[in-house]
Amino acid sequence: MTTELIVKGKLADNERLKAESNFLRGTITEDLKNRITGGFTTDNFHLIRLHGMYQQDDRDFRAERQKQKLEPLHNVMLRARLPGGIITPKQWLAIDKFADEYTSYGSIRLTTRQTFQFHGVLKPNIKLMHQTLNSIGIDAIATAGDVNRNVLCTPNPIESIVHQEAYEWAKKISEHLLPKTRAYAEIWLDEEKVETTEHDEPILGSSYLPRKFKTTVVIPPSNDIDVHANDLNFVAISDNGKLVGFNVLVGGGLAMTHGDKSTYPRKADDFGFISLEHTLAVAEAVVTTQRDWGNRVNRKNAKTKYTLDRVGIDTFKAEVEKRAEITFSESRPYEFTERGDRIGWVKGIDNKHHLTVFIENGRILDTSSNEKAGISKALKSGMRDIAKIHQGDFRLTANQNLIIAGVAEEDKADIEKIARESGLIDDNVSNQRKSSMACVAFPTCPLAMAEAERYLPKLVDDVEIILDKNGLAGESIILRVTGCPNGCGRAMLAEIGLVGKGPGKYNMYLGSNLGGTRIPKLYKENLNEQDILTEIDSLSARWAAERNQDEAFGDFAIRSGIVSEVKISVRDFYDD
Ligand code: SRM
Ligand code: SF4
Repeated sequence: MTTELIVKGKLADNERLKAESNFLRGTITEDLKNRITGGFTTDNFHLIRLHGMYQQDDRDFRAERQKQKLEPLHNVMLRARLPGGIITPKQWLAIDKFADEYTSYGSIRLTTRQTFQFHGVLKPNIKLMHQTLNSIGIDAIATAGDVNRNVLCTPNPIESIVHQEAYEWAKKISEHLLPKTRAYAEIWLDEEKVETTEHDEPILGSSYLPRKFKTTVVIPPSNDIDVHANDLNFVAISDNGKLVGFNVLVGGGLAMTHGDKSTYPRKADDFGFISLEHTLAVAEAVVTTQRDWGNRVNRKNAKTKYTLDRVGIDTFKAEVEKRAEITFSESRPYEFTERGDRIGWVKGIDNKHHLTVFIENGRILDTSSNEKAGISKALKSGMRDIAKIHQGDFRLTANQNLIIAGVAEEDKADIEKIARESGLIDDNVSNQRKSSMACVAFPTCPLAMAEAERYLPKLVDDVEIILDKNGLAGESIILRVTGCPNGCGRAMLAEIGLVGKGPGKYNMYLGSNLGGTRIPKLYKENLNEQDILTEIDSLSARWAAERNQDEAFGDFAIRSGIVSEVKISVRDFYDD
């Protein structure tokens, strides 16, 4: 390999700890026995991420505990691996029970990557958690850390034949790129210890990837999984209702750091079309190229998007072709026109019914975040009651919602009744609320600079009033809030994106489009909550008065020159 493709310098400390971890084992087992602290020590704090967990503490209580000279109340957040977001009713009942009995928040949190998280699991219960999941066929391998994460797949039950095929590919890609070390089975499931060698980890190697890596399988025209947030995307191309291959998009990602222009959101590049039999070879080649060429010196520039910009798209693509022993052919035509979930019932071509329910912020709990407004919902009980009778499956969406999929005609009325009584179906949810999304942020996320999940419900209440006042009742703007510039709520693909800057302060970005193929541009910095409403009021008033017929807000913001268009990610994203 030519040396200039590799960044030279002192390796980031994460590289040392991965390499020294004996294929992700570290001393996690010893640490688990240490009951003096509720947390994990030294390298294990980071290593548990590769087992799907993050050490956290509730930031609402941090100062109080510090005052009392107490250690933070350490616990873990677990993120499950659920390729394509499919979960069975039996699995649901088990995770529901675990959330009740062993998590301090009692919630099941659906994420923007089609899986669920438990928040607040104490150290003595961690092993039980993994064993409970294992007993229902779920694991948490590689849902965090420097590996390929949960593989997303458009959960579109209407196109059920293509969906089924695409889903099978999402599962296969997930399995193919998983770490092969048996560390997870040994530590959490008490399975026999077997030595792992470099030979056993042929794709990831003993130092795993330079940074997290994200993959999707998407079925146009829906871009519900937001391809441009991902390192590697397989865009399903079908012919006569049958999947024939994929267009491959590489190098998307949304995170940045305030004030550091070497970091930026970036759209994925089109590499071309491949037929189905090359899918795994191409997935592997993209991952191993990024493994070998990704920046292991500076983690801020380590993701695939930066590798592509550093070595050049053509060089990266040629290396993928060489490693996969293929030649990309010209991309087949497709278009992304939408991203939201179709809330409500739809009938699939399999004659089954599918009910998409809106879950605000993905938080499944018996009292909704609108408690202050006196509205309470029994979402968790409702889901449990449905799981007890449902014969199909559940599909988690990348918009933090959930589909009760595969309902027979004769079961529809019973499911609808429970869903209505528990608030899972709520006819009063506005289009604006359905188009809004926030990341977790406070109190559990250690990186949050501003509120997101706890801010969104009230923000949407106010935006609804503003839209109404400006003659836009029933219209909606893709509105997303993230508590920091890491961008977990994908604000950097929103028509209005709010990115946390400090307590109560946000930067406002404008101008993505409905298909999610344009990165928004910075409009104003350091806005407080009142400033945000004032801006949305004047912007939406202009939109109402000046827009072309059916023109979406993001398109209007660009056409009218409120912000300029980000065409080439880096150069247009920052003005100088
Ligand atoms: Fe994220 C870190 C939550 C999707 C970019 N993300 C975190 C952590 C684990 C904080 C930490 O490192 O300690 C957050 C835990 C909060 C909590 O208490 O639960 C967190 N991210 C989430 C979730 C739960 C947000 C949500 O509300 O649903 C999403 C879980 C996805 C999953 O199931 O795997 C989530 N994170 C995303 C996305 C969106 C996506 O992938 O579609 C992004 C932007 C896309 C991208 O990667 O560019 C995202 N999260 C990050 C980053 C920045 C990565 C980078 O490139 O620099 C971090 C911080 C890091 O990795 O250093 C981060
Ligand atoms: Fe936490 Fe920031 Fe991600 Fe929100 S965007 S969950 S605040 S890391």
